[in-house]
Amino acid sequence: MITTVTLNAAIDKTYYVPRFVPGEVHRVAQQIAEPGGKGNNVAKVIRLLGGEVTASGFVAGNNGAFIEKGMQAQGIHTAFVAVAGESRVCLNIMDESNSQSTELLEQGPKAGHMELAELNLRLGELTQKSNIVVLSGSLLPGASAGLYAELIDTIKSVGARVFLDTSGAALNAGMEAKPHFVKPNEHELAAWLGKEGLSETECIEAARQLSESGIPQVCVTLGERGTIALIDGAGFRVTPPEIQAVNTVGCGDSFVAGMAFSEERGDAPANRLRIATAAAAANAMSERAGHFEQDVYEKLIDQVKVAPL
Ligand code: TA6
Repeated sequence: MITTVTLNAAIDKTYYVPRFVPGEVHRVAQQIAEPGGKGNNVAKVIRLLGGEVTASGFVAGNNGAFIEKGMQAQGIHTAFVAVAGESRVCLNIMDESNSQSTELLEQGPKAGHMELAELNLRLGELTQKSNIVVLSGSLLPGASAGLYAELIDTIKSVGARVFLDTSGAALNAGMEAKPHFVKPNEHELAAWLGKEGLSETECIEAARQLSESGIPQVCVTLGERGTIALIDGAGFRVTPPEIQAVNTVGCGDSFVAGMAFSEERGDAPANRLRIATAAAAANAMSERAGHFEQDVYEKLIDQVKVAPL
């Protein structure tokens, strides 16, 4: 089984508007509400790929109940810890005239010491039944930047592999605890090095540095240019298929889902990258975040190019 952890779960709301102009009143042409937050999107896509998955983390209030029920309706086991307040709404405004998206992400509720201890306990139990635990997304407001590092230590001590997908101080501190997999994009990698931006050669060098520091899988995502990956010391360059993107929210989560699902069933690294990239591309072709159509995904797998670095 795979367990996902979303500390700051969300309702992902997408508003489609014919043309988005800041400062103007808009009539929403179409709206979609989905259980979301990065880890929950990962769980949804693992399920679509056919994997067995339990979603954990924190949920709060009526929004939390919507998230939990929505996950269960998609065939996902849930083991969330309840906190006071309301789970956040993450709003994505899609401009249909140019397919540009504008995201507004609420802060979300806080968790106290008792609730953090309960999550630790829950994760200890889930980890015993899991080969992989995926930690994704931002921390709750007020949480220590070292929280992911603490969770990684706990999960590793029980014996599961940890995937980490976050950003900023939480990513920097989390990488110190040597998770099994990280997926920084080029901007997150530059921030880790204290730089403004990185060339592709510098991205490769930074990925090697992380890999040599004890993180077995480093995937640097470059958006529509693909991915540079170092898996157990071997380097890969992944080129995605050319597609017509509808909504790119959740593509990174779909990539993580593909890597976790494919590794758990024992695929070789190049195949993992192929499945992850096809899942991400198929997500971009769906109106819903953290979702794809099966036939679209299957057609894309053979169009992904994976070459040695
Ligand atoms: O990756 C997209 C997304 O999962 C959205 O669905 C939205 O929930 C958001 O990320 C949350 O990101 P954060 O890093 O704040 O947890």
